[in-house]
Amino acid sequence: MTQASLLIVDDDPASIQLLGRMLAEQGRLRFALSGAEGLRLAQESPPDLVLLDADMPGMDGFEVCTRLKADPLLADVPVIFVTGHSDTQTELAGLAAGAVDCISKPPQAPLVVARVQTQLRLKALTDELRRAALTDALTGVANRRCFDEWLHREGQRAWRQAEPLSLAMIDIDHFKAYNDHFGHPAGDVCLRRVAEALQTVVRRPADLVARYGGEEFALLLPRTDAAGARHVGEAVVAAVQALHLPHPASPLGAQVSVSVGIATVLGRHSPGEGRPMPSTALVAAADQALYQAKREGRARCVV
Ligand code: GH3
Ligand code: MG
Ligand code: MG
Ligand code: MG
Repeated sequence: MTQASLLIVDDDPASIQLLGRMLAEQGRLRFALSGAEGLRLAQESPPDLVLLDADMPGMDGFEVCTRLKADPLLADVPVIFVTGHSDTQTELAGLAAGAVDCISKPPQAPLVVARVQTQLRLKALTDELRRAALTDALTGVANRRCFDEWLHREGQRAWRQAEPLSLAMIDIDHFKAYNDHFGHPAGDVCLRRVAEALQTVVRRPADLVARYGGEEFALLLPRTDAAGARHVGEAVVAAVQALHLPHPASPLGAQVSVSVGIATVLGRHSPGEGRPMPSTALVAAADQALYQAKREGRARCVV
């Protein structure tokens, strides 16, 4: 298991030192002496847990917590409030701002360690559940749910920032015949190999490889115009060909191949112009191109 990352935010250096010593064994520690600095460090690299002083000049703990919870990339990071006020109101306000727990000052080492360990255990579990919920179990690439989320987000972003967004739909040719010939377990192995090939083609962190369903995959390519997407689509066809997976039952030839259909949406050109293209329209357009690739003989890419 990788080391947990903890962020301790407190305007009092003595408090930071005390908590730092208590938690030295619990993971990699980072420290911030103000709310703003804590927020910056969290945004720079999301921690697994934040220990947050409630009372700080400038941005106090409640505001830091509220901002963390409003950031989609940080909303799942558990926050434990550390406060000198052991009254119910302060504790309630912390929980209302999104904290999971509250520790009163002066902190008691065994209690702090126990509470931190509980939250780190829960965080690891949440991360694993999230990963599993978004991953296709057979191939290990993103699943349909993940694809839908990304498509929605990237569609909006492309529109806002006036950038192109391309989608490639990929379908294995004559895959029913493959299953009929070799059996479903071999078909599953073939799906895994094709997914691996797609991952070797798509290397930018912003790109997504997903299993759309059955023997269909989708590549979402942000900031990629039609020419760039054609490049990727042709590389996909070539990469699957290069696997040299035997497919004696294919009417096309002796090997597994894929057909690729690509569609591109261009972001808006001037402020206030129209509305974003619905993501369903992008999928439909890529599907159209895919059908054309099938009609024109398969094992090819159509833009
Ligand atoms: P085309 O070239 O027109 O795409 O023909 P095709 O045979 O690939 O298309 P069709 O849609 O008729 O068949 C898709 C096949 O994919 C049928 C189904 O059994 C197989 N399939 C879908 N999901 C899985 C899976 O998870 N594992 C295996 N082994 N096969 C799958
Ligand atoms: Mg303070
Ligand atoms: Mg299909
Ligand atoms: Mg097919």
